[in-house]
Amino acid sequence: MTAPVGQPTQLARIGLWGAPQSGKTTFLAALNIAAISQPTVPGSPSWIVIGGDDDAGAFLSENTDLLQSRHVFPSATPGMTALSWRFIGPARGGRLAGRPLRRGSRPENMVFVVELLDVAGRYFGSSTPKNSLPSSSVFDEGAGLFDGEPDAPDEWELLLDHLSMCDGLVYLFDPVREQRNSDAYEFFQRTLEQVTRRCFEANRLRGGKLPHFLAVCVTKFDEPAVFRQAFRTGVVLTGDEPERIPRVPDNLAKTFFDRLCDEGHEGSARLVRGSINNYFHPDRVSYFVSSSVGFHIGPSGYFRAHDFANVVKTGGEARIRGAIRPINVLEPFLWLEESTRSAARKR
Ligand SMILES: Nc1nc2c(ncn2[C@@H]2O[C@H](COP(=O)(O)OP(=O)(O)OP(=O)(O)O)[C@@H](O)[C@H]2O)c(=O)[nH]1
Ligand SMILES: [Mg+2]
Repeated sequence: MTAPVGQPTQLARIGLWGAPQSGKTTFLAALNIAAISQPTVPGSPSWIVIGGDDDAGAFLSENTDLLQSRHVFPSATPGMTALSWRFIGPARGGRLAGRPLRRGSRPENMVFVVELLDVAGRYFGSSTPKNSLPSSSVFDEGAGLFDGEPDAPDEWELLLDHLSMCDGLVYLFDPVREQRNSDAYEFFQRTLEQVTRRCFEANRLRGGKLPHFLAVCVTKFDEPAVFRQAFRTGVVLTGDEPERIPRVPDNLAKTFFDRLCDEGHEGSARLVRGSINNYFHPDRVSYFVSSSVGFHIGPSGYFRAHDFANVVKTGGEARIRGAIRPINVLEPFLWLEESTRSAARKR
């Protein structure tokens, strides 16, 4: 991947991790819309996301269309797709930051390239397939999928090599699936052990822990059950924008994750938390509460507590009700990029 001459480019290798149907592909599909819907606050940088190659560009445009115009979710990922994107924004902290431009001078770009693999969640699982329990959730997506071993061991090796070499990881924790299946740990620990082994063998561990930055994203915040639990936990604030969209601010996201872990069945989420604490440096972990589709905003033009579900199930298929308004989808990537860049500066 090369950038046009003269463009300061940072390569951020970012891994995406999450159980089957935790929303990985949708998260990536919503990136474009997340980028173009950033609030236009004067002085705050805005980003555009473009494909680093034809395949990644096609992924973005096809999936944006799927979500926004056809109101359906992407299909379950069958195998593994390598994607590369350029995030382009204004230069930060550079020579020209905060200073008016001289006449005729061009503002500088900040470009960072994200390379990741979108893989079927079953790749992260254990060798013993776990049967889904009967659903108690309104949204029963993914039940009945075979969550077993990937067919091609080479792909599993490729995924582990990729995750080991990444600078940052986006880990999607799906509270809906966890409530139903209690298997987050199963899809976390096996991969974690293998990645740690590779990092140890490559002498990449730092102080006995993984070198990666980790963005833990609690997904599907728009789901009524998830939203209500966040509300009961007291971590939901109303946004300043005219739509008054609720959010969990980043400094309270860990409190919500902790609550989900403490209240989870069978202790699986609690074990995930224990592993995060054990394997990653605490100052390299950040928490986000995210939704790829966001809340439904009806004709009133603002969030209404009795009618906010943006996903409906018709004939067994989950459909999106209206416009999507991603929440905390772009932010984990920006945090990872900024964190890896500042860590590289300190080295
Ligand atoms: N409510 C809600 N549901 C979501 C959201 N994102 C995904 N989903 C649901 O989760 C399902 C799975 O999403 P995917 O993005 O395919 O999940 P994945 O992790 O890529 O799944 P695999 O590729 O099978 O591992 C979708 O079909 C939706 O039903 C979200 O932001 N909100
Ligand atoms: Mg997928």
